[in-house]
Amino acid sequence: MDQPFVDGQLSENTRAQPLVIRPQPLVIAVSGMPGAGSSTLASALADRFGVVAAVGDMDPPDFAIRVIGAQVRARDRAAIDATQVPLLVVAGKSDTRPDAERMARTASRALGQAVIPVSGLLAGVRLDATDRDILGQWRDAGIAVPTSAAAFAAADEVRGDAPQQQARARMMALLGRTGLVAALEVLEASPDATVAEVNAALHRRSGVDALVTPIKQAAGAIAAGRRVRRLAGLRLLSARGFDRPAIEQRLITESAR
Ligand SMILES: Nc1nc2c(ncn2[C@@H]2O[C@H](COP(=O)(O)OP(=O)(O)OP(=O)(O)O)[C@@H](O)[C@H]2O)c(=O)[nH]1
Ligand SMILES: [Mg+2]
Repeated sequence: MDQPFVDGQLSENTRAQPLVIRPQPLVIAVSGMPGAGSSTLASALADRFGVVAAVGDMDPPDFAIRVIGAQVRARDRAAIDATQVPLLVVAGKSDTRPDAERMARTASRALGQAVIPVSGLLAGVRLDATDRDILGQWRDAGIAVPTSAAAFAAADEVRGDAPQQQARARMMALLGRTGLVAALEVLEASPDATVAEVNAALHRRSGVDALVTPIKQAAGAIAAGRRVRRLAGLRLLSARGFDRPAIEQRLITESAR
């Protein structure tokens, strides 16, 4: 059986059989209503877990993630119902919703399946050393983070200071307000925190790690889906006459696995 993986580790293939298909990275299709945060979550998943994750047309996926907003919409339900592979529902942009947990529970009851609050933005954060220095300066200066990104960049204390305004706008875009406040809290509690530690704290806060266990639990269904698609592909090749004896031998071997 194929061993899908979600942590970037290829499991070693110890079988000596020549026809074994090697483990492939997990392929995850992410979808959601426009603006739900699908693209941001897909790139965070690819970055964090080494999976192939994308929005829109792609090879047949192993697994699907539906990103919902504050509520479940009819189009979300339709998309979930039409999905043929194991699927997990994510309540996106959780960093923007103080009651994200409660909303996810409400959506979970409405759908009759698990809904996991995740911030794709914080899951994919990759601050660099320069960002870390800027955050350190802001922590030292005790700056307050207003609710809006525009207000932060246009605050009186940075009036006429274009580089500072840009730094503020950039950090708000990278982290969002919740992420920025969280990053400053990390530096407040641990003044020597490295940029890797700040990134890790934001990743933990994103909730994305809660996706790993349910995806791993779907490994059996994922392997079965791969096998079905592989056999269908082989049958098609055989029907078209491509090296029929070899393909039929392979079908026999595969069917016995
Ligand atoms: N605060 C916050 N903003 C997010 C999050 N995910 C996405 N965004 C922002 O929301 C906007 C849309 O994000 P995308 O990831 O492009 O969303 P999408 O669903 O792919 O959007 P379309 O492809 O345009 O339909 C961007 O400005 C993102 O930075 C999140 O988890 N938290
Ligand atoms: Mg998109």
